[in-house]
Amino acid sequence: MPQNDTPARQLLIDGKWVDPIEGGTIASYDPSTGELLANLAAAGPKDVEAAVQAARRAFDDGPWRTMPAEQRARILHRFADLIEENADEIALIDTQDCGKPYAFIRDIDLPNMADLLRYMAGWTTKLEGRTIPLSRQSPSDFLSYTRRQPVGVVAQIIPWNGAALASIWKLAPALAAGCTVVLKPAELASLAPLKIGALAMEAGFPAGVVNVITGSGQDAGAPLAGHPAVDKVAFTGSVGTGKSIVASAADNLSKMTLELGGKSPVVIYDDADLDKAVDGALGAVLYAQGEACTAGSRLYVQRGIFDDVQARIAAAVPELKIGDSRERGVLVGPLISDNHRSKVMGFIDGAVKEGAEVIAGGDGPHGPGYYLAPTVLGGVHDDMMVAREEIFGPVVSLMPFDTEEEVIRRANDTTFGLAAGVWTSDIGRAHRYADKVNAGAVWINCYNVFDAALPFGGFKHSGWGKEMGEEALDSYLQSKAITVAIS
Ligand code: TXE
Repeated sequence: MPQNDTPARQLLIDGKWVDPIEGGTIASYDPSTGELLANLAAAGPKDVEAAVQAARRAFDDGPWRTMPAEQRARILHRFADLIEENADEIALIDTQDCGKPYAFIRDIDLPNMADLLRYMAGWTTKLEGRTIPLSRQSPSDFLSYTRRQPVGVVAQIIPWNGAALASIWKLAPALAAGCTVVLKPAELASLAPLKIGALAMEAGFPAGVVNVITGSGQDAGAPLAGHPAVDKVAFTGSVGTGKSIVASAADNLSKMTLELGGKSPVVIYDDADLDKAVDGALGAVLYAQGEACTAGSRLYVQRGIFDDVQARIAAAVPELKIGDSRERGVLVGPLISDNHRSKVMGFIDGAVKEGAEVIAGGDGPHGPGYYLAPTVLGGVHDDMMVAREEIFGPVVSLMPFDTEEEVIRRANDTTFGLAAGVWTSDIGRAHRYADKVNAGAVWINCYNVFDAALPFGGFKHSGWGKEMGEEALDSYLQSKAITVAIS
């Protein structure tokens, strides 16, 4: 188990575990305790080259994309079975590595991962094209049809928040489509993706179809994203890194999907069921201690119920259990690193300097481990940094509003567009909000409900393309139009 053992880990390239060519390690810590968890292999450009070439060979010459669809489905189903059989261990590894509470990973992420692999396995036998009659030709003379084929070698670069889930969100549609993959996890949380790589081998993917290389963004991520033999890059992470990846892949015109940050608005109207709305709004921002791209960090409350909601939230927040992410019952785990904790504290201090008031939380509890109490801010204005930038921590800004028109305008006053929530008992108002809010996911009287069949992905600076659902699969396929003269 990782807690007692800190080996130099290896890279999974071409079906084998190998040491990095130039050596070097990256230390990975348990954010709940600050203790060293593992020394990861630090891949460099030569390892990236080896992994991309393995994926290239597996795509161009290997049996993967030419394999009958039913066989590809079988391997994906076997992968799903192995994920389920190893769910406790994967959840433990991931919680220690990224600090997301164990129960969220074990009870929410792991079932979704197995579902998604099975959902995508089902698609392998349904990647159908169409026959298309030509406008100016007789159907007796020409037959035109489309085939849907995999885009090729895919570089998948994922972040540290929920690394197990992120791995499968990326791998499942790519593999179902028949692509081959080089997966690069974040240096802060690579252990679950390595375990998932080992399970992929056990499931029977041919050598080179799934490669996992650990390393830094600069030495492994950047050369991977810009590699000319990569046909598509799929990235989840910060907006800044997303932009640099787009720039580095531009020379190759690689296809690209991006899942970037968010600044999601949550609205509570005065006709909402307040018990549910307050619980739901707290869950929306505090899920995984706010280290979630969907974090509902802007909470708009209608003026008539504002004081009541503020009092309820101020009373509820100190009751939430903060602690070691392995403990069941812990709702708020540690932040990923000391650096990140300082960054989040910087948002709180900055808001206070700009005139906001801390209603609950603030600094502490102090380490070991990188904890931060859930923090509720009042007196926040839309133009403050805390209301505009992604915080990626347990911090929510409470803001009053008066009218429907006003709150929709303010909800949309952001460069992001990932998710949005609303609590109301007026069904028309709920659907008007869902219609007008610029976000890829809208939750009405609920939040963070994900499903293997539902596409998830953002508008505006929150990204390009979708995870999960049929749309995710589409982004790993390209259609070819074939015309035959038959007369
Ligand atoms: O992300 P990065 P960081 C946001 C969140 C967080 C901030 C910074 O606000 O506080 O980003 O997190 C790899 N070329 N999100 O610095 O840098 C890197 O190794 C290629 C939101 O950890 O984007 C890692 O594997 N790859 C988000 C991955 O990119 C590069 C989740 C993400 O790291 C690279 C995470 C480069 N030049 C952070 N530089 C969400 N949408 O959920 C880094 N990487």
